Amino acid sequence: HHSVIQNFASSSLSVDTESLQNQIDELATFSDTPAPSVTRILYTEKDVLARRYIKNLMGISGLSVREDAVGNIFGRWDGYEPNLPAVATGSHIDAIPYSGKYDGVVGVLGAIEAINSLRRSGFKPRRSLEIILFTSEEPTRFGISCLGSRLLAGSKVLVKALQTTVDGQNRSFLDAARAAGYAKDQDDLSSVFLRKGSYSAFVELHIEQGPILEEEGISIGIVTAIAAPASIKVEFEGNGGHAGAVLMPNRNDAGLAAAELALAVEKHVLESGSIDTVGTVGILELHPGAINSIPSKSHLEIDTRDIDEQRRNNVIEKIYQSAIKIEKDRGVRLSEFKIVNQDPPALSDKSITEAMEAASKELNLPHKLMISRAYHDSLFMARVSPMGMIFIPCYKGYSHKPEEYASHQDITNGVKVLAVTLAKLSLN
Ligand code: HGY
Ligand code: MN
Ligand code: MN
Ligand code: MN
Repeated sequence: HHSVIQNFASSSLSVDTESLQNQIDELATFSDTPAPSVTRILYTEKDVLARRYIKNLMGISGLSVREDAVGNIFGRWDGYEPNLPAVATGSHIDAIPYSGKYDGVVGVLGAIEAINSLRRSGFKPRRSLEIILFTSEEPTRFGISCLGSRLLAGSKVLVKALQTTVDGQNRSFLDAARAAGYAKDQDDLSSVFLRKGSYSAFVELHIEQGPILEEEGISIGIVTAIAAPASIKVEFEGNGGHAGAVLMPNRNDAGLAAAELALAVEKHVLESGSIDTVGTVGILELHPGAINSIPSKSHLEIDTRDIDEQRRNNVIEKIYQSAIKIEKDRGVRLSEFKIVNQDPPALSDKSITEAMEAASKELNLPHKLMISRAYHDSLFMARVSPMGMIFIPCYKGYSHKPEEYASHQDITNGVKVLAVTLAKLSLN
């Protein structure tokens, strides 16, 4: 019966925007900071509540739900050829401190509503459709971005690192995972690795987290590539001392060393020769952190990215050279310079971006090809499956802050394009 390929009419799709918005608002209440901000950190009590909320919605949508050892959650709608590689979609629900309620969430709740709208239209999937809630996309707690999708993509390095990874309160990853009900009686997390050929396609719906779509009045962004992210941890040490009594020639101020390196990051990024190179120092801590005590230790974390991997790596090299020079010139000790991740960019699969373009045309939605400067779980899913991303506009491009906002109309458009894309990919 697989010869009966339904000519799926996208016009029959209806999205329940009202309940989707209510779900977005309800999910946002599982937060460690007051509304309108959202803070939801991996394996915390609020994260566990939010996971339960999503699993419940998946059940109501008739999906069969399973979780892996680190808490990646899968909701599956079996197709009439269930042994074929499935079509997957998904995103994350963890939220960095004081952020918004749409980042990641639109791609999880929107995926569930896309499945609901396909069911309501009478669509029958040939390839099964599977929604993935990635256990943690943000690096907040353990300093590792896209932890769940890196493991799904088979990162042996990460499995090993997680044996000894601890958070800022010295809580081990495995301990925190077990407190949330995962990683039971197993230290070896390679059970998370996806079997080869699990998926014929992976698609992620996400807010743009940039201003282009809104500025150009375009409803749908079709992502062609995801920029290459890198993060570096640096520590300087000095003798510290009394802020009044130690004369300047006798100081080796670890705080000023960090400040100089932060400005060097900006200099090397601006000198890269391209507007596509970016960098910032999002974490800068001084020890002991008393006004009248010369910092004896500084800890900074650098995030630098580019769509060109080599150009980004050149910036990393220059940042390292600057750290060495600062160590010498200021007589401080560069006690740590650790590249936490230095990932390659990912390219979207042509057959998937074409399906998205066709879906946007059928739905009469203005669309454009573009790159993603933010990273996503799609960056790692691209290593084990053909990948594609759908962007919707967000207010002034705001993200990672409480003012983050996407309109009902834009969310509805994104869910419809996702639904039609999933239907097309499921039938081919
Ligand atoms: O930082 C990022 O690019 C991702 O959105 N967390
Ligand atoms: Mn984010
Ligand atoms: Mn995100
Ligand atoms: Mn992201």
